[in-house]
Amino acid sequence: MAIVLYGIGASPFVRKVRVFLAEKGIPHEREDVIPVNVSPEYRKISPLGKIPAMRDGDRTLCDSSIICSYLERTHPEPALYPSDPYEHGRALWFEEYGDTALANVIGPKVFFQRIVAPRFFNQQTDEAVVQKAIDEELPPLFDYLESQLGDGNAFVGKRFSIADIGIATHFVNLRHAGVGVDPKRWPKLARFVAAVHERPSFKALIEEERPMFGSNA
Ligand SMILES: N[C@@H](CCC(=O)N[C@@H](CS)C(=O)NCC(=O)O)C(=O)O
Repeated sequence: MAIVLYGIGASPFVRKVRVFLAEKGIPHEREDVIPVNVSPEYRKISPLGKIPAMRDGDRTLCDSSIICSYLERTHPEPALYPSDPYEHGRALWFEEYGDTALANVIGPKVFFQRIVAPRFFNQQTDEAVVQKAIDEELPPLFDYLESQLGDGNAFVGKRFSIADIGIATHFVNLRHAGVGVDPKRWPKLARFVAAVHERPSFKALIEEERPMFGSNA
């Protein structure tokens, strides 16, 4: 029985798992769940009512980080977590940085304001909120990420890992909202985002999402 992933494409957390599944070539199905007033049935799988959640036969799990960690053990190849203990810890840190620091600004202050509010809630974008995020809140986060990249396009070691998926997924939401990374100010980060979004796993999802969530800018 195929793995079922619950959630919608616009969520960076759902996308993280979808990219992870694609990179490993794991067959799966997806069922749309919008995380507003979720059913009691869904809450049994995801007690906080959030997306994503996953069913693998009679087993269920929620939370993108936990689902990816489970899938790494059920489908070890290709490895998407570093084997070295310190590098493993560093990879989890970057995933966490994406899921908290980046998500807390990009989600509500840029993607929600520019895409979700006007298109799905019939609310006007508060451009002041968006501009403050772009001018003041994102730059220190980008400065940190820039300082952590070397010559290659991997945050940890030389191989693509959960660290890169966990960071790059949030930049898809930024991209949909018409906001890029200035290559003059953050050359390594801009190069990283461009390279990772070109991977077939990311590229296919970006194309799929663009008609519904992409900016017209
Ligand atoms: N730590 C969770 C975060 C998931 C999350 O916040 N998902 C959002 C959608 S992007 C959600 O379901 N929000 C609804 C809510 O918080 O009630 C994960 O990694 O899966």
